[in-house]
Amino acid sequence: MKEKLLSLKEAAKNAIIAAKDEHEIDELRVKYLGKKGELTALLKQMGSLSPEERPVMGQLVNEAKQHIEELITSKATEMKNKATELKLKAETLDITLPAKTQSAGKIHPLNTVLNDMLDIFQSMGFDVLDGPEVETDYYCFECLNVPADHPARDMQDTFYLSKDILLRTQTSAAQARVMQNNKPPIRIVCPGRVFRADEVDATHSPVFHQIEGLVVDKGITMCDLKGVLEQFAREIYGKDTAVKFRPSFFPFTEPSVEVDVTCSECGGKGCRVCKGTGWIEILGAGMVHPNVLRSCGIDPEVYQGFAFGIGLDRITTTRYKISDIRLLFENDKRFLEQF
Ligand code: 2NL
Repeated sequence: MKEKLLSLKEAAKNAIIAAKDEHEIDELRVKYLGKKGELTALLKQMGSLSPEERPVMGQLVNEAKQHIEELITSKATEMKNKATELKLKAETLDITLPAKTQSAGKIHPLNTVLNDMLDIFQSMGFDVLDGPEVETDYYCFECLNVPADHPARDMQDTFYLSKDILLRTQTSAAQARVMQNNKPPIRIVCPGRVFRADEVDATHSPVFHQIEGLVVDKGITMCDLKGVLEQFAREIYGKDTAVKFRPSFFPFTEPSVEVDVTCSECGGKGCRVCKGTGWIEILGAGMVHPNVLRSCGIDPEVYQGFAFGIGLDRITTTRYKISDIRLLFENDKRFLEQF
């Protein structure tokens, strides 16, 4: 039995040394130390020994068991360390590789300027709202006192979807709806896309952006118009900006004005941007025409109003010195990333 034990010990030792992976080690653990393993089988044979031999043999078997356990444990640890080492070697980082770039979204320059403008008007108590881009001839022209023979109504200038349905040429259509559905006081700005059948070039696009404003209340005068628009111009262009009101004409306002500010490029001296005049036109405005108020169900004997229309695209191109309006619509990442 002693010889059996010795040869078992030797065989186990050789097998453990020869084991190639953790799975084989597990199998050896079961084979030698398990409940149905070879050492347990030897212990079961102890019954056939004499009472004197038994404790001696018992001790030898226990020693063998401990020895094999130690061998297995140290072999397993050695294998685990080797595996970790291999894994680490395989995972080494090449820190000279260029990093993958992550491009974050940016706010479109039109939206930056729009947000600035809305902040200014909201601080003066205006509400912001929008209407449909597909409008009726009635809201876009008829109730805004635009006569049937006005060039704006021409097929050449307006995108008609049918005889009476069109793409709005100005956001006033949305404001006319507000006047029809609400009692004064009204104090709103309507930003949005507008459409005109223009030939495309550096300064013209068939789709562009407008912010229109409208105030209707008792006792509104040209002074209110001047005050609000001067405040707006100084907030958007700086407090030293000079503001000039020039007489003009729009069918929906009477009297009508166009508003110029000192050229932000040359400070008024005259340059390429302002074509030597020292001024830049930023908006058109006027007192709401009595015919418009009447069309929208408001009595012009009781209420007066002023309105204005600002082209967002031109204010954006002059602020950022963008040479071509088409850049605002192409969504070229190389362009947009600069803002
Ligand atoms: C321009 C001129 C303007 C208006 C828009 C308006 C709206 C209503 C009633 C009366 Cl509901 N007027 N809007 C008034 C004057 C000028 O826009 O050159 N915009 C870029």
